[in-house]
Amino acid sequence: MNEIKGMIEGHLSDLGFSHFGFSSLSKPLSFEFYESWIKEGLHGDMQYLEDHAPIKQTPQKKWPRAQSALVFAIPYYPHPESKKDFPLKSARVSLYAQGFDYHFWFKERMQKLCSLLQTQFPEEEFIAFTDSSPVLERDLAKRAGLGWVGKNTCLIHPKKGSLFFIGEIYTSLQMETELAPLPDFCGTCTRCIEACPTGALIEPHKMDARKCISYLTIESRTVPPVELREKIGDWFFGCDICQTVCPWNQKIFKGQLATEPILALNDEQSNSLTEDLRYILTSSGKRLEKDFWGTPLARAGSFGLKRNALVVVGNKQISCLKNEVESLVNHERLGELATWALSRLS
Ligand code: B12
Ligand code: SF4
Ligand code: SF4
Repeated sequence: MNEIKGMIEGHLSDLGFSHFGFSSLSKPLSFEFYESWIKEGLHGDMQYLEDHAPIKQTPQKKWPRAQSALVFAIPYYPHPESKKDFPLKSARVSLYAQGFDYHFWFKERMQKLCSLLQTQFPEEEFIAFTDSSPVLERDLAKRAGLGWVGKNTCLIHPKKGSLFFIGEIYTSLQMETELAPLPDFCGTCTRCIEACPTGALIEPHKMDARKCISYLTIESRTVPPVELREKIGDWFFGCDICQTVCPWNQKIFKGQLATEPILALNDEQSNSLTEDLRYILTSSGKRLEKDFWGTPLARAGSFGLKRNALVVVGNKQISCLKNEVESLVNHERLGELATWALSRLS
């Protein structure tokens, strides 16, 4: 084990990992909570969360040889894989999405490590994942000592905050868990719960994903319910508020990030936001696909990006985009939302 630890430590900084830990692959500590969360329907249309439950409970159902996980964190502020020709200048995009999609580059970095480990241990198995596989990552990372689960549901490290991605390498090697799970350092703080614009944090540590702006602007394949539209404010893709208000992130971004539900913009910024939204509303699906290729925004597709733009146009009351909004009034899936946005412009 010391051999592996030493080897990983030797590569931590060149691979951009901020911290790592180990955990055995037994049933997740919070699995009962996960099951009841799904039963309550708080996952909305994310059917895969329900489908993945049996494998999350017993990873060996899918990976029979898996015994342990090496768990890694990579900070996304500042973004480690920025995209020079990112197509948007002023639309409010959550920090994790302001660059290339971590699903590709984080996995690639772990795969480099897998190759090194495979050479050292040719009989053993190493498989890298991040996000999209049936792994209960926050639970696993908590068990590996990477942080505690805050009231905003994010994994937080006392020195590194919560603005980091989680990835893991499953292995057939038997690894002792190195660190005890960190205690909950939220204390009496409730800043995230109070600041959430949509009330998605329904209890400490518990989210109604159907209300989360991140779900409504990224994962959802429909238009947001009328009662939540205004609360989305100017968020075009994702949301960071419950993390930017968190005291444990203050030393990470040093007051450089806004925490308001809707930003006050000067003339130049307003014009630039208008141009971003005009471009989204008038571009073809092919053009958007090409421009956003390799970024997390590609996941929303043309429908999702135009949907998000309509909400921001309505909330910011950008009247000079009236014609662009009108052109979507007869759209099969966006027509009702376009009519809503239009009603806010007059
Ligand atoms: C579905 C999903 C979402 C959904 C639902 C989020 C949610 N809070 O449940 C939506 C689309 C809303 C979302 C949003 C975001 N996501 Co997301 N998401 C996921 C995904 C794919 C599954 C999460 C899940 O199963 N949720 C269901 C809930 C019930 O489970 P959970 O949050 O994992 O929490 C478990 C839960 C059940 O097991 O119980 C736990 N637990 C542990 N200790 C304790 C203690 C107590 C007292 C309690 C009650 C519970 C508890 C444990 O933490 C994971 C990747 C993965 N494969 O795990 C990424 C992941 C959680 N997301 C991530 C990120 C970065 C985000 C965003 C920041 C993106 C953005 N800026 O828009 C936001 C953050 C919003 C937020 N406050 O959580 C990171 C989180 C990194 C971190 N430091 O925590 C992950 C791990 C992806 C990754 N590989 O980096 N996400
Ligand atoms: S990401 Fe935004 S909407 Fe979602 S829980 Fe956090 S503050 Fe609320
Ligand atoms: S804002 Fe406060 S309550 Fe919320 S996660 Fe951070 S420390 Fe915990």
